Amino acid sequence: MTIATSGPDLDGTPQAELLDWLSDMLLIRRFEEVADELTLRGKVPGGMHAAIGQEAVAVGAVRGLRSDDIVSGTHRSHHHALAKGLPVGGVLAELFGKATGVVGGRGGSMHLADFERGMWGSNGIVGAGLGIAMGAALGQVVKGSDQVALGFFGDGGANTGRVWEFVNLAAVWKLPLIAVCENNVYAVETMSSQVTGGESVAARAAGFGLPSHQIDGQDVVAVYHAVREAAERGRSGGGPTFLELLTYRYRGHNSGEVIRYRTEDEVTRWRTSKDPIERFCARLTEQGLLDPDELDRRTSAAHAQVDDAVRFAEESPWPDPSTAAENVSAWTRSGR
Ligand SMILES: Cc1ncc(C[n+]2csc(CCOP(=O)(O)OP(=O)(O)O)c2C)c(N)n1
Repeated sequence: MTIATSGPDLDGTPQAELLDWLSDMLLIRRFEEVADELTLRGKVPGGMHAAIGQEAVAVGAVRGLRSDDIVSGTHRSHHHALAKGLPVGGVLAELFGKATGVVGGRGGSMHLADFERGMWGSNGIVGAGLGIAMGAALGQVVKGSDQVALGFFGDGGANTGRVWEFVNLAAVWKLPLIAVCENNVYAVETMSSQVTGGESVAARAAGFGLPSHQIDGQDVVAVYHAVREAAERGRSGGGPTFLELLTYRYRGHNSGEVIRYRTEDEVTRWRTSKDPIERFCARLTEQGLLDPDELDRRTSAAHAQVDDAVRFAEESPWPDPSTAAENVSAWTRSGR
């Protein structure tokens, strides 16, 4: 199976938006670095899974969708949520468990949602987010809407049965679903190639009778084109598409993890030859769209946005303990 990477030119991409894509990637990188540091300082209760290195996946995928399309995520989803336009302060406050968080401090790092912005939630059950996206895609068909739904899951998720049940149903029912396997090489400490039978995850998916492609997930433009094509297909009744995006996480599975399953050399190789931000900057520069001053301005703006978010999260109140049972179920809401 070939890996699709975009060519040197930026034909077919919305040129006016390209610098905003870069800003989104810079923001995600900075957010994740700071969130990781704050977790190590004890500010973030529960687990925190950084997606540093995976910025092109989130930004390319979300930019390939319409803003009213639906996305669901995984336990590692800060980048998906930020790319979908959730407020930076609200996301960080959610990590802190504060009342101003995007779900009122009840979800934390692994449960980020904002239905108005089309973020139908990240969650900690490996592979489950794809089922939420599949349900969302079915809902759009029932409603007669032309929105599509994109569900992210990892290479670890691709070795769970539920993922293939969702892919199968979406294929049989021709749902407007984009199934996105974010293959970052490892599931906790397990190298995906050592536990994935067959040629690849994408090759396995093709057996369900839907278009399935392996894409260079470090190339934001290639991701954008693949998702855009899949969205158009879903929107026009053509059914689901499966995309395996090849990427890499620079940090451990979760904050503070002691890494014994890969070498520093491996990380350095990815960082120096395939970094998604550096590659995109080089390309924008080559096309005359970016110069060092503009990059500095955008980097500083991303840092300032994250600094503001930290202040906002620090100064925000904790949720009122007397509301702890609210929203637990429809049963408690009805007052019975
Ligand atoms: C159903 C289920 N089984 C096991 C776990 C424990 N667990 C949490 S993350 C993870 C690995 C996930 O790997 P992958 O899907 O590749 O995502 P990545 O962490 O690489 O983004 C596992 C096994 C879980 N949360 N849910």
